[in-house]
Amino acid sequence: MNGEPDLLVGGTWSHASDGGTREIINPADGSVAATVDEATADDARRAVSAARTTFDAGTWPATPVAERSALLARIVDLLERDKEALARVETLDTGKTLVESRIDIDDIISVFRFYSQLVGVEADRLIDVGDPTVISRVVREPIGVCVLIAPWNYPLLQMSWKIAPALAAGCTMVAKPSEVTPLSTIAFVRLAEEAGVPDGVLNLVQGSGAVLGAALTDNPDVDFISFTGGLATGRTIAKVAAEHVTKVAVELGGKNPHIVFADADWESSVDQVLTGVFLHSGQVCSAGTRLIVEDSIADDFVAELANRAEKIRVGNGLDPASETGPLVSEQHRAKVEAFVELGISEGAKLVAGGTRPSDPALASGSFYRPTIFDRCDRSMRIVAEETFGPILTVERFETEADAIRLGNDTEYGLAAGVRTSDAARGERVVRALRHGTVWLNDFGYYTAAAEWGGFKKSGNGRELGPTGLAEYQEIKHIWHNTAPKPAGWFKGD
Ligand code: TXE
Repeated sequence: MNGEPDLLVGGTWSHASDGGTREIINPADGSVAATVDEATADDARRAVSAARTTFDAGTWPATPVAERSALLARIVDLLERDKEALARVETLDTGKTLVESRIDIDDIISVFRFYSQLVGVEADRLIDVGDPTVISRVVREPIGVCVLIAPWNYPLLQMSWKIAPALAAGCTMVAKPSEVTPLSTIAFVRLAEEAGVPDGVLNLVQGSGAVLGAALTDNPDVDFISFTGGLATGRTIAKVAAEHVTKVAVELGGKNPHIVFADADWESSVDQVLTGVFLHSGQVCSAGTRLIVEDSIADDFVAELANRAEKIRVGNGLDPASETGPLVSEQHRAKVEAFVELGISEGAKLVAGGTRPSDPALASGSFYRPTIFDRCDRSMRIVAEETFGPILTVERFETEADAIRLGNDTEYGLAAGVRTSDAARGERVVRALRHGTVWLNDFGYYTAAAEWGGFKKSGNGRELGPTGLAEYQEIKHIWHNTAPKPAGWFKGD
Protein backbone atom coordinates (compact mmCIF):
# COMPACT_ATOMS: atom_id res chain seq x y z
CA MET A 1 0.00 0.00 0.00
CA ASN A 2 1.44 3.36 -1.01
CA GLY A 3 4.74 1.76 -2.04
CA GLU A 4 4.73 -1.10 0.47
CA PRO A 5 4.23 -4.52 -1.17
CA ASP A 6 0.65 -5.78 -0.80
CA LEU A 7 0.74 -9.34 -2.09
CA LEU A 8 1.58 -12.12 0.37
CA VAL A 9 2.60 -15.36 -1.30
CA GLY A 10 4.23 -18.22 0.61
CA GLY A 11 5.14 -15.91 3.50
CA THR A 12 6.85 -13.26 1.35
CA TRP A 13 5.39 -9.84 0.65
CA SER A 14 5.87 -8.68 -2.93
CA HIS A 15 4.64 -6.24 -5.56
CA ALA A 16 2.61 -7.38 -8.58
CA SER A 17 4.72 -9.34 -11.08
CA ASP A 18 4.21 -6.67 -13.76
CA GLY A 19 4.50 -3.73 -11.32
CA GLY A 20 0.84 -2.79 -11.81
CA THR A 21 -1.01 -0.73 -9.23
CA ARG A 22 -4.57 0.54 -8.64
CA GLU A 23 -5.85 3.70 -6.97
CA ILE A 24 -8.39 3.10 -4.22
CA ILE A 25 -10.96 5.87 -4.07
CA ASN A 26 -12.59 7.28 -0.95
CA PRO A 27 -16.25 7.45 -2.00
CA ALA A 28 -17.01 10.27 0.46
CA ASP A 29 -15.00 12.83 -1.51
CA GLY A 30 -13.53 11.13 -4.57
CA SER A 31 -9.95 11.45 -3.25
CA VAL A 32 -7.33 8.70 -3.61
CA ALA A 33 -7.30 6.85 -0.29
CA ALA A 34 -4.33 4.63 -1.22
CA THR A 35 -2.48 3.03 -4.11
CA VAL A 36 -2.17 -0.76 -3.95
CA ASP A 37 -0.54 -3.49 -6.01
CA GLU A 38 -2.74 -4.97 -8.73
CA ALA A 39 -1.97 -8.68 -8.99
CA THR A 40 -1.80 -10.48 -12.33
CA ALA A 41 -2.98 -13.92 -13.43
CA ASP A 42 0.60 -15.11 -12.84
CA ASP A 43 0.43 -13.85 -9.28
CA ALA A 44 -2.80 -15.80 -8.87
CA ARG A 45 -1.10 -19.00 -10.01
CA ARG A 46 1.88 -18.36 -7.71
CA ALA A 47 -0.46 -17.84 -4.77
CA VAL A 48 -2.49 -21.00 -5.43
CA SER A 49 0.71 -22.95 -5.90
CA ALA A 50 2.09 -21.67 -2.56
CA ALA A 51 -1.15 -22.66 -0.83
CA ARG A 52 -1.02 -26.11 -2.52
CA THR A 53 2.62 -26.74 -1.56
CA THR A 54 1.99 -25.67 2.04
CA PHE A 55 -1.08 -27.88 2.33
CA ASP A 56 0.59 -30.90 0.72
CA ALA A 57 3.62 -30.59 3.00
CA GLY A 58 1.18 -31.79 5.67
CA THR A 59 2.40 -29.85 8.70
CA TRP A 60 -0.38 -27.28 8.85
CA PRO A 61 -3.32 -29.65 8.23
CA ALA A 62 -1.93 -31.91 10.98
CA THR A 63 -1.48 -29.06 13.48
CA PRO A 64 -3.20 -30.01 16.73
CA VAL A 65 -6.63 -28.47 17.04
CA ALA A 66 -5.61 -26.76 20.29
CA GLU A 67 -2.83 -24.90 18.45
CA ARG A 68 -5.15 -23.72 15.69
CA SER A 69 -7.66 -22.62 18.30
CA ALA A 70 -4.94 -20.67 20.14
CA LEU A 71 -3.91 -18.99 16.89
CA LEU A 72 -7.46 -17.78 16.31
CA ALA A 73 -7.56 -16.51 19.89
CA ARG A 74 -4.35 -14.51 19.26
CA ILE A 75 -5.99 -12.99 16.18
CA VAL A 76 -8.91 -11.97 18.42
CA ASP A 77 -6.47 -10.19 20.77
CA LEU A 78 -4.81 -8.30 17.94
CA LEU A 79 -8.16 -7.34 16.43
CA GLU A 80 -9.16 -5.92 19.82
CA ARG A 81 -5.90 -3.96 19.89
CA ASP A 82 -6.30 -2.55 16.35
CA LYS A 83 -10.06 -2.15 16.37
CA GLU A 84 -10.21 1.60 15.93
CA ALA A 85 -7.54 1.72 13.22
CA LEU A 86 -9.26 -1.05 11.24
CA ALA A 87 -12.65 0.66 11.58
CA ARG A 88 -11.18 3.89 10.17
CA VAL A 89 -9.68 2.03 7.22
CA GLU A 90 -13.05 0.43 6.50
CA THR A 91 -14.80 3.80 6.56
CA LEU A 92 -12.17 5.39 4.33
CA ASP A 93 -12.57 2.60 1.80
CA THR A 94 -16.33 1.92 1.81
CA GLY A 95 -17.72 5.26 2.99
CA LYS A 96 -19.82 3.63 5.73
CA THR A 97 -20.13 5.51 9.00
CA LEU A 98 -17.53 4.92 11.66
CA VAL A 99 -20.23 3.57 13.96
CA GLU A 100 -21.05 0.89 11.37
CA SER A 101 -17.38 0.09 10.81
CA ARG A 102 -16.83 -0.36 14.54
CA ILE A 103 -19.77 -2.78 14.65
CA ASP A 104 -18.20 -4.66 11.72
CA ILE A 105 -14.94 -5.10 13.62
CA ASP A 106 -16.78 -6.26 16.74
CA ASP A 107 -18.61 -8.82 14.60
CA ILE A 108 -15.33 -9.95 13.05
CA ILE A 109 -13.92 -10.49 16.54
CA SER A 110 -16.99 -12.59 17.40
CA VAL A 111 -16.46 -14.76 14.34
CA PHE A 112 -12.83 -15.55 15.17
CA ARG A 113 -13.76 -16.16 18.81
CA PHE A 114 -16.60 -18.49 17.81
CA TYR A 115 -14.43 -20.65 15.54
CA SER A 116 -11.58 -20.63 18.04
CA GLN A 117 -13.96 -22.28 20.51
CA LEU A 118 -15.91 -24.48 18.09
CA VAL A 119 -12.93 -26.15 16.48
CA GLY A 120 -11.89 -27.54 19.87
CA VAL A 121 -15.18 -29.35 20.46
CA GLU A 122 -15.79 -30.82 17.02
CA ALA A 123 -15.56 -34.58 17.49
CA ASP A 124 -15.22 -37.64 15.26
CA ARG A 125 -18.14 -40.08 15.11
CA LEU A 126 -17.93 -43.77 16.01
CA ILE A 127 -20.28 -46.19 14.30
CA ASP A 128 -21.37 -49.59 15.58
CA VAL A 129 -21.21 -51.87 12.52
CA GLY A 130 -22.19 -54.97 14.51
CA ASP A 131 -18.67 -56.47 14.58
CA PRO A 132 -16.63 -55.84 17.75
CA THR A 133 -13.35 -56.32 15.85
CA VAL A 134 -14.11 -53.40 13.52
CA ILE A 135 -13.64 -49.77 14.45
CA SER A 136 -15.68 -47.66 12.07
CA ARG A 137 -15.25 -43.93 12.48
CA VAL A 138 -16.06 -40.81 10.53
CA VAL A 139 -13.45 -38.06 10.75
CA ARG A 140 -13.30 -34.53 9.41
CA GLU A 141 -10.24 -33.36 7.57
CA PRO A 142 -9.41 -29.96 6.05
CA ILE A 143 -10.72 -29.69 2.51
CA GLY A 144 -7.42 -28.34 1.20
CA VAL A 145 -6.65 -25.20 -0.81
CA CYS A 146 -9.40 -22.58 -0.61
CA VAL A 147 -9.93 -19.50 -2.76
CA LEU A 148 -11.81 -16.83 -0.81
CA ILE A 149 -13.41 -14.05 -2.85
CA ALA A 150 -15.16 -11.20 -1.07
CA PRO A 151 -17.24 -8.20 -2.16
CA TRP A 152 -16.97 -4.50 -1.31
CA ASN A 153 -19.95 -3.84 0.96
CA TYR A 154 -18.60 -5.56 4.08
CA PRO A 155 -15.00 -6.12 2.96
CA LEU A 156 -13.31 -7.49 6.05
CA LEU A 157 -16.46 -8.87 7.64
CA GLN A 158 -17.26 -11.06 4.64
CA MET A 159 -13.64 -12.12 4.36
CA SER A 160 -13.49 -13.05 8.06
CA TRP A 161 -16.51 -15.38 7.63
CA LYS A 162 -14.25 -17.31 5.26
CA ILE A 163 -10.76 -16.96 6.77
CA ALA A 164 -11.76 -17.86 10.34
CA PRO A 165 -13.34 -21.27 9.56
CA ALA A 166 -10.69 -22.02 6.92
CA LEU A 167 -7.92 -21.53 9.49
CA ALA A 168 -9.88 -23.42 12.14
CA ALA A 169 -10.30 -26.38 9.78
CA GLY A 170 -6.59 -26.50 8.87
CA CYS A 171 -6.92 -25.37 5.26
CA THR A 172 -4.53 -23.20 3.29
CA MET A 173 -6.00 -20.31 1.34
CA VAL A 174 -5.72 -17.47 -1.12
CA ALA A 175 -7.77 -14.44 -0.13
CA LYS A 176 -8.94 -11.98 -2.79
CA PRO A 177 -10.76 -8.92 -1.49
CA SER A 178 -12.77 -6.76 -3.86
CA GLU A 179 -10.55 -4.53 -5.97
CA VAL A 180 -12.76 -1.62 -4.85
CA THR A 181 -12.12 -2.13 -1.11
CA PRO A 182 -8.94 -4.12 -0.40
CA LEU A 183 -7.45 -1.94 2.37
CA SER A 184 -8.88 -3.58 5.51
CA THR A 185 -8.03 -7.07 4.25
CA ILE A 186 -4.42 -6.05 3.60
CA ALA A 187 -4.24 -4.65 7.15
CA PHE A 188 -5.82 -7.81 8.53
CA VAL A 189 -3.40 -10.15 6.76
CA ARG A 190 -0.49 -8.24 8.30
CA LEU A 191 -2.15 -8.70 11.68
CA ALA A 192 -2.70 -12.43 11.07
CA GLU A 193 1.00 -12.76 10.21
CA GLU A 194 1.87 -11.07 13.51
CA ALA A 195 -0.45 -13.53 15.29
CA GLY A 196 1.69 -16.36 13.89
CA VAL A 197 -0.19 -17.78 10.90
CA PRO A 198 2.50 -19.96 9.29
CA ASP A 199 4.00 -19.04 5.90
CA GLY A 200 1.96 -20.17 2.92
CA VAL A 201 -1.23 -20.80 4.92
CA LEU A 202 -2.85 -17.41 4.28
CA ASN A 203 -1.90 -15.90 0.92
CA LEU A 204 -3.22 -12.56 -0.28
CA VAL A 205 -3.68 -11.11 -3.75
CA GLN A 206 -5.85 -8.24 -4.88
CA GLY A 207 -6.97 -7.09 -8.28
CA SER A 208 -9.78 -7.26 -10.77
CA GLY A 209 -12.36 -9.99 -10.89
CA ALA A 210 -12.06 -10.46 -14.63
CA VAL A 211 -8.31 -11.17 -14.58
CA LEU A 212 -7.29 -12.18 -11.08
CA GLY A 213 -10.58 -13.69 -9.94
CA ALA A 214 -10.84 -15.72 -13.12
CA ALA A 215 -7.28 -17.05 -12.76
CA LEU A 216 -7.84 -18.00 -9.13
CA THR A 217 -11.01 -19.94 -9.83
CA ASP A 218 -9.91 -21.63 -13.05
CA ASN A 219 -7.18 -23.69 -11.39
CA PRO A 220 -7.23 -27.47 -10.81
CA ASP A 221 -5.13 -27.09 -7.65
CA VAL A 222 -8.02 -25.42 -5.83
CA ASP A 223 -10.24 -27.64 -3.68
CA PHE A 224 -12.88 -25.15 -2.56
CA ILE A 225 -14.06 -21.69 -3.66
CA SER A 226 -16.04 -19.54 -1.27
CA PHE A 227 -17.51 -16.54 -3.04
CA THR A 228 -19.72 -13.65 -1.94
CA GLY A 229 -20.82 -11.19 -4.58
CA GLY A 230 -23.29 -10.66 -7.41
CA LEU A 231 -25.48 -13.28 -9.06
CA ALA A 232 -23.85 -12.94 -12.49
CA THR A 233 -20.35 -13.45 -11.09
CA GLY A 234 -21.52 -16.35 -8.94
CA ARG A 235 -22.87 -18.09 -12.03
CA THR A 236 -19.59 -17.57 -13.88
CA ILE A 237 -17.57 -18.96 -10.99
CA ALA A 238 -19.83 -21.99 -10.59
CA LYS A 239 -19.43 -22.79 -14.31
CA VAL A 240 -15.64 -22.45 -14.21
CA ALA A 241 -15.44 -24.56 -11.06
CA ALA A 242 -17.63 -27.27 -12.60
CA GLU A 243 -14.92 -27.87 -15.20
CA HIS A 244 -12.52 -28.90 -12.42
CA VAL A 245 -15.27 -30.38 -10.20
CA THR A 246 -14.18 -27.91 -7.52
CA LYS A 247 -16.57 -27.50 -4.60
CA VAL A 248 -18.15 -24.03 -4.52
CA ALA A 249 -20.18 -22.07 -1.95
CA VAL A 250 -21.76 -18.86 -3.19
CA GLU A 251 -23.67 -16.07 -1.41
CA LEU A 252 -25.29 -13.94 -4.08
CA GLY A 253 -27.41 -11.31 -2.39
CA GLY A 254 -31.15 -10.98 -2.13
CA LYS A 255 -34.32 -9.05 -2.71
CA ASN A 256 -35.59 -9.28 0.79
CA PRO A 257 -39.23 -8.80 1.84
CA HIS A 258 -40.14 -7.04 5.07
CA ILE A 259 -43.77 -7.94 5.84
CA VAL A 260 -45.72 -5.66 8.19
CA PHE A 261 -49.14 -6.72 9.46
CA ALA A 262 -51.59 -4.08 10.72
CA ASP A 263 -51.26 -5.32 14.32
CA ALA A 264 -47.47 -4.90 14.40
CA ASP A 265 -45.92 -2.53 16.91
CA TRP A 266 -45.96 0.77 15.03
CA GLU A 267 -42.86 2.53 16.35
CA SER A 268 -40.40 -0.38 16.07
CA SER A 269 -41.84 -1.27 12.65
CA VAL A 270 -41.34 2.20 11.18
CA ASP A 271 -37.88 2.40 12.72
CA GLN A 272 -36.72 -1.04 11.57
CA VAL A 273 -38.16 -0.84 8.08
CA LEU A 274 -36.06 2.31 7.64
CA THR A 275 -32.92 0.84 9.21
CA GLY A 276 -33.41 -2.43 7.37
CA VAL A 277 -33.21 -0.77 3.98
CA PHE A 278 -31.20 2.43 4.42
CA LEU A 279 -28.34 1.25 6.63
CA HIS A 280 -25.07 1.48 4.66
CA SER A 281 -27.16 3.17 1.95
CA GLY A 282 -28.83 -0.13 1.11
CA GLN A 283 -25.59 -1.84 0.11
CA VAL A 284 -26.40 -4.88 2.22
CA CYS A 285 -27.18 -8.33 0.83
CA SER A 286 -29.93 -8.77 3.43
CA ALA A 287 -31.37 -5.24 3.12
CA GLY A 288 -35.15 -5.20 3.50
CA THR A 289 -35.76 -3.54 0.15
CA ARG A 290 -39.34 -4.77 -0.37
CA LEU A 291 -41.87 -3.46 2.13
CA ILE A 292 -44.98 -5.64 2.00
CA VAL A 293 -47.53 -3.90 4.18
CA GLU A 294 -51.15 -4.65 5.12
CA ASP A 295 -53.47 -2.46 3.10
CA SER A 296 -55.41 -1.06 6.09
CA ILE A 297 -52.33 0.75 7.49
CA ALA A 298 -50.36 1.23 4.27
CA ASP A 299 -51.15 4.90 3.56
CA ASP A 300 -50.27 6.09 7.06
CA PHE A 301 -47.27 3.79 7.33
CA VAL A 302 -45.76 4.88 4.04
CA ALA A 303 -46.38 8.57 4.82
CA GLU A 304 -44.50 8.17 8.10
CA LEU A 305 -41.63 6.33 6.40
CA ALA A 306 -41.35 9.02 3.72
CA ASN A 307 -41.37 11.75 6.33
CA ARG A 308 -38.55 10.11 8.30
CA ALA A 309 -36.55 9.02 5.24
CA GLU A 310 -36.30 12.66 4.16
CA LYS A 311 -34.70 13.46 7.52
CA ILE A 312 -31.96 10.80 7.42
CA ARG A 313 -28.62 12.60 7.58
CA VAL A 314 -26.51 11.50 4.62
CA GLY A 315 -22.85 12.48 4.90
CA ASN A 316 -19.18 11.60 5.25
CA GLY A 317 -18.83 8.48 7.39
CA LEU A 318 -16.11 10.12 9.48
CA ASP A 319 -18.51 12.92 10.52
CA PRO A 320 -20.27 11.77 13.71
CA ALA A 321 -23.41 13.62 12.57
CA SER A 322 -23.80 11.37 9.52
CA GLU A 323 -26.36 8.59 9.79
CA THR A 324 -25.49 6.92 6.50
CA GLY A 325 -22.61 7.30 4.06
CA PRO A 326 -22.14 7.42 0.29
CA LEU A 327 -22.49 4.62 -2.23
CA VAL A 328 -19.26 2.73 -2.76
CA SER A 329 -18.33 4.30 -6.11
CA GLU A 330 -19.47 6.62 -8.88
CA GLN A 331 -20.18 3.60 -11.08
CA HIS A 332 -22.36 2.03 -8.45
CA ARG A 333 -24.29 5.28 -7.94
CA ALA A 334 -24.89 5.43 -11.69
CA LYS A 335 -26.39 1.93 -11.48
CA VAL A 336 -28.66 2.97 -8.59
CA GLU A 337 -29.72 6.13 -10.45
CA ALA A 338 -30.63 4.02 -13.46
CA PHE A 339 -32.86 1.89 -11.21
CA VAL A 340 -34.63 5.02 -9.93
CA GLU A 341 -35.26 6.13 -13.52
CA LEU A 342 -36.54 2.67 -14.28
CA GLY A 343 -38.91 2.73 -11.27
CA ILE A 344 -40.38 6.02 -12.44
CA SER A 345 -40.79 4.77 -15.99
CA GLU A 346 -42.46 1.59 -14.70
CA GLY A 347 -45.12 3.72 -12.98
CA ALA A 348 -44.04 3.41 -9.33
CA LYS A 349 -44.90 6.46 -7.22
CA LEU A 350 -41.84 8.27 -5.87
CA VAL A 351 -42.62 9.46 -2.32
CA ALA A 352 -39.14 10.20 -0.94
CA GLY A 353 -35.63 10.88 -2.27
CA GLY A 354 -34.98 10.10 -5.91
CA THR A 355 -32.06 12.51 -6.30
CA ARG A 356 -28.53 13.19 -5.10
CA PRO A 357 -28.35 15.37 -1.98
CA SER A 358 -28.23 19.08 -2.75
CA ASP A 359 -25.65 19.94 -0.05
CA PRO A 360 -22.58 21.30 -1.96
CA ALA A 361 -20.29 19.77 0.69
CA LEU A 362 -21.32 16.32 -0.61
CA ALA A 363 -20.93 17.11 -4.31
CA SER A 364 -17.61 15.30 -4.80
CA GLY A 365 -18.76 12.08 -3.08
CA SER A 366 -21.04 9.38 -4.50
CA PHE A 367 -23.99 10.14 -2.22
CA TYR A 368 -27.64 9.33 -2.90
CA ARG A 369 -30.75 10.16 -0.90
CA PRO A 370 -32.91 7.48 0.72
CA THR A 371 -35.61 6.77 -1.85
CA ILE A 372 -39.08 5.24 -1.49
CA PHE A 373 -41.40 4.05 -4.25
CA ASP A 374 -45.04 3.41 -3.33
CA ARG A 375 -47.64 1.56 -5.43
CA CYS A 376 -45.26 -1.09 -6.70
CA ASP A 377 -46.07 -4.55 -7.95
CA ARG A 378 -44.25 -7.71 -8.90
CA SER A 379 -44.29 -6.96 -12.62
CA MET A 380 -41.78 -4.14 -12.05
CA ARG A 381 -38.07 -4.77 -12.38
CA ILE A 382 -37.47 -2.35 -9.51
CA VAL A 383 -39.28 -4.90 -7.28
CA ALA A 384 -37.68 -8.01 -8.78
CA GLU A 385 -34.00 -7.05 -9.13
CA GLU A 386 -31.39 -6.34 -6.50
CA THR A 387 -30.65 -2.59 -6.69
CA PHE A 388 -28.08 -2.65 -3.88
CA GLY A 389 -28.84 0.98 -3.12
CA PRO A 390 -31.05 3.10 -0.83
CA ILE A 391 -34.31 2.20 -2.58
CA LEU A 392 -37.41 0.86 -0.82
CA THR A 393 -40.38 -0.41 -2.83
CA VAL A 394 -43.84 -0.76 -1.30
CA GLU A 395 -46.38 -3.48 -2.11
CA ARG A 396 -49.69 -3.99 -0.27
CA PHE A 397 -51.59 -7.09 0.84
CA GLU A 398 -54.95 -7.96 2.34
CA THR A 399 -54.62 -11.51 3.68
CA GLU A 400 -51.95 -13.61 5.38
CA ALA A 401 -51.86 -15.90 2.35
CA ASP A 402 -51.21 -12.90 0.08
CA ALA A 403 -48.38 -11.74 2.32
CA ILE A 404 -46.72 -15.16 2.17
CA ARG A 405 -47.20 -15.42 -1.58
CA LEU A 406 -45.63 -12.00 -2.15
CA GLY A 407 -42.80 -12.69 0.29
CA ASN A 408 -41.90 -15.84 -1.62
CA ASP A 409 -42.43 -14.34 -5.06
CA THR A 410 -38.74 -13.63 -5.73
CA GLU A 411 -35.98 -15.57 -7.39
CA TYR A 412 -33.80 -14.83 -4.35
CA GLY A 413 -34.16 -16.25 -0.84
CA LEU A 414 -31.60 -14.73 1.50
CA ALA A 415 -33.55 -12.99 4.26
CA ALA A 416 -37.01 -11.77 5.24
CA GLY A 417 -38.70 -9.93 8.08
CA VAL A 418 -42.18 -10.39 9.55
CA ARG A 419 -43.85 -8.00 11.98
CA THR A 420 -47.02 -8.87 13.89
CA SER A 421 -48.20 -8.96 17.49
CA ASP A 422 -49.97 -12.29 16.83
CA ALA A 423 -47.35 -14.88 17.82
CA ALA A 424 -49.15 -17.81 16.21
CA ARG A 425 -49.48 -16.00 12.91
CA GLY A 426 -45.84 -14.90 13.13
CA GLU A 427 -44.73 -18.51 13.53
CA ARG A 428 -46.92 -19.64 10.62
CA VAL A 429 -45.53 -17.00 8.31
CA VAL A 430 -41.84 -17.45 9.19
CA ARG A 431 -42.15 -21.17 8.52
CA ALA A 432 -43.84 -20.55 5.17
CA LEU A 433 -41.18 -18.14 3.88
CA ARG A 434 -38.44 -19.63 1.70
CA HIS A 435 -35.50 -17.54 2.90
CA GLY A 436 -32.27 -18.46 4.71
CA THR A 437 -32.81 -16.08 7.63
CA VAL A 438 -36.19 -14.84 8.83
CA TRP A 439 -36.59 -12.20 11.53
CA LEU A 440 -39.83 -12.00 13.51
CA ASN A 441 -40.37 -8.52 15.00
CA ASP A 442 -36.75 -7.62 14.40
CA PHE A 443 -34.53 -7.07 11.39
CA GLY A 444 -30.89 -7.38 10.38
CA TYR A 445 -29.44 -9.14 13.41
CA TYR A 446 -27.24 -12.21 13.14
CA THR A 447 -24.81 -14.16 15.28
CA ALA A 448 -21.61 -16.03 14.46
CA ALA A 449 -23.16 -19.16 15.99
CA ALA A 450 -26.07 -19.35 13.52
CA GLU A 451 -25.80 -20.30 9.85
CA TRP A 452 -26.08 -17.60 7.17
CA GLY A 453 -26.91 -18.19 3.52
CA GLY A 454 -29.63 -18.32 0.94
CA PHE A 455 -32.36 -20.39 -0.62
CA LYS A 456 -32.89 -20.30 -4.39
CA LYS A 457 -30.71 -17.88 -6.36
CA SER A 458 -29.27 -16.33 -3.20
CA GLY A 459 -26.75 -19.11 -3.40
CA ASN A 460 -25.74 -22.39 -1.88
CA GLY A 461 -23.71 -23.48 1.08
CA ARG A 462 -23.72 -21.76 4.45
CA GLU A 463 -21.37 -19.48 6.32
CA LEU A 464 -21.10 -19.08 10.11
CA GLY A 465 -22.28 -21.63 12.67
CA PRO A 466 -21.09 -25.25 12.70
CA THR A 467 -22.06 -25.64 9.01
CA GLY A 468 -19.75 -22.73 8.16
CA LEU A 469 -16.86 -24.82 9.52
CA ALA A 470 -18.07 -28.02 7.84
CA GLU A 471 -17.83 -26.28 4.44
CA TYR A 472 -14.05 -26.29 4.90
CA GLN A 473 -13.88 -29.96 5.82
CA GLU A 474 -13.92 -33.24 3.97
CA ILE A 475 -15.58 -36.21 5.59
CA LYS A 476 -13.63 -39.44 5.69
CA HIS A 477 -14.93 -42.83 6.80
CA ILE A 478 -12.21 -45.04 8.27
CA TRP A 479 -12.97 -48.77 8.59
CA HIS A 480 -10.36 -50.46 10.78
CA ASN A 481 -10.47 -54.24 11.14
CA THR A 482 -8.48 -55.11 14.25
CA ALA A 483 -8.67 -58.87 13.59
CA PRO A 484 -8.38 -59.37 9.82
CA LYS A 485 -9.40 -62.69 8.33
CA PRO A 486 -10.07 -63.80 4.76
CA ALA A 487 -13.41 -62.79 3.31
CA GLY A 488 -13.55 -66.21 1.61
CA TRP A 489 -15.49 -64.93 -1.37
CA PHE A 490 -13.36 -66.40 -4.15
CA LYS A 491 -12.44 -70.04 -3.72
CA GLY A 492 -10.52 -70.32 -7.01
CA ASP A 493 -11.23 -74.05 -7.48
O1 TXE B 1 -19.86 -7.68 -7.65
P1 TXE B 1 -18.99 -8.88 -8.19
P2 TXE B 1 -20.02 -6.22 -8.25
C1 TXE B 1 -24.48 -7.56 -6.00
C2 TXE B 1 -25.09 -6.18 -6.07
C3 TXE B 1 -24.16 -5.47 -6.99
C4 TXE B 1 -23.83 -6.58 -7.97
C5 TXE B 1 -22.55 -6.40 -8.72
O2 TXE B 1 -26.37 -6.25 -6.64
O3 TXE B 1 -24.75 -4.38 -7.61
O4 TXE B 1 -23.73 -7.72 -7.16
O5 TXE B 1 -21.54 -5.98 -7.86
C6 TXE B 1 -14.87 -10.73 -7.87
N1 TXE B 1 -14.11 -14.54 -11.22
N2 TXE B 1 -23.63 -7.75 -4.83
O6 TXE B 1 -19.91 -6.17 -9.73
O7 TXE B 1 -18.49 -8.62 -9.55
C7 TXE B 1 -14.68 -9.24 -7.65
O8 TXE B 1 -13.38 -8.86 -7.98
C8 TXE B 1 -13.79 -14.46 -9.93
C9 TXE B 1 -24.19 -8.55 -3.79
O9 TXE B 1 -19.13 -5.34 -7.53
O10 TXE B 1 -19.76 -10.09 -7.92
C10 TXE B 1 -15.02 -9.12 -6.19
O11 TXE B 1 -13.93 -9.51 -5.37
N3 TXE B 1 -14.04 -13.39 -9.16
C11 TXE B 1 -23.15 -8.98 -2.85
C12 TXE B 1 -16.16 -10.12 -6.02
O12 TXE B 1 -16.04 -11.02 -7.12
C13 TXE B 1 -14.67 -12.34 -9.74
C14 TXE B 1 -22.12 -7.98 -2.48
C15 TXE B 1 -17.55 -9.51 -6.05
O13 TXE B 1 -17.71 -8.79 -7.23
C16 TXE B 1 -15.04 -12.38 -11.10
C17 TXE B 1 -21.65 -7.25 -3.63
C18 TXE B 1 -14.73 -13.54 -11.84
N4 TXE B 1 -15.06 -13.68 -13.13
C19 TXE B 1 -22.43 -7.13 -4.74
N5 TXE B 1 -15.66 -11.21 -11.38
C20 TXE B 1 -23.64 -9.76 -1.68
N6 TXE B 1 -23.93 -11.04 -1.88
O14 TXE B 1 -23.70 -9.27 -0.57
C21 TXE B 1 -15.67 -10.47 -10.25
N7 TXE B 1 -15.06 -11.15 -9.25
